[in-house]
Amino acid sequence: MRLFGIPFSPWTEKARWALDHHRLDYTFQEHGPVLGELRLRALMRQPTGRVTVPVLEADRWYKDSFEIARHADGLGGGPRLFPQAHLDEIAAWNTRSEVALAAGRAMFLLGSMDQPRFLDTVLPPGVPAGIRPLLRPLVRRGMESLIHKYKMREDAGRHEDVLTSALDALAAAVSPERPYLLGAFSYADIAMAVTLQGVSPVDEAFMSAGLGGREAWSQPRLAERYAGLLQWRDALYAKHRRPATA
Ligand SMILES: N[C@@H](CCC(=O)N[C@@H](CS)C(=O)NCC(=O)O)C(=O)O
Repeated sequence: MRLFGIPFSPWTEKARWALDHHRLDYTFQEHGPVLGELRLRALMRQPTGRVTVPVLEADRWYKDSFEIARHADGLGGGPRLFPQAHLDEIAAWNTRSEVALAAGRAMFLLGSMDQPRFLDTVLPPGVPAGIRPLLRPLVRRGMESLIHKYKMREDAGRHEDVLTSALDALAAAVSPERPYLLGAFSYADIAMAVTLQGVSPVDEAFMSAGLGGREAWSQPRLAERYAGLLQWRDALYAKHRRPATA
């Protein structure tokens, strides 16, 4: 199997965590903007319509993290991530996760557009420091195309409320005494754990922080408000996620 994804994207992480949980064998292909999308469209024979990653090439193309995780769960021999009795609840937590992730991504991109330091850090390492400021309009244009693709300006101003209401729902459902959303480790925990990536990134032994580094992806105000959830997320990773370097 071949997984196409972005190493620091929480959506890719959802798929990878499920595949790794079941110790399935797959190769990882890093997805890049523009050319990556053209290549994927050609491979998937999908000239039109929205293409996102992760995408898994297996007996067929699985085009969504949730679908990929369900496929992994059907193949793998590890403890089930989608127990039959909880399918509806898992789907509901995943919907919350998708909404929260989209809101977090919008906050991040809209907030980074006018941060020259961020714009200068996203270029590849070979670009000389003196040239970086000149390329800011190009970086902004790339970010603008994502803002447009995911319609982030339509809900501008609401993103933080959307993210915090998902995190409040999570905070009401887990605690040190009740570490799993559904009584035992499931995909619901994975889906919600990754929503904290844009509040304070997880230890980079598990996944890289992303363009701009940890600082760009941290929101100290929210990290303080959800300190308990960050502890929950870190404990979940320590217990259920293999380090990426393993
Ligand atoms: N519902 C999809 C959403 C995936 C998604 O939004 N992927 C983004 C991750 S940032 C993506 O592909 N971004 C790169 C692009 O749009 O070119 C899933 O769960 O797989």
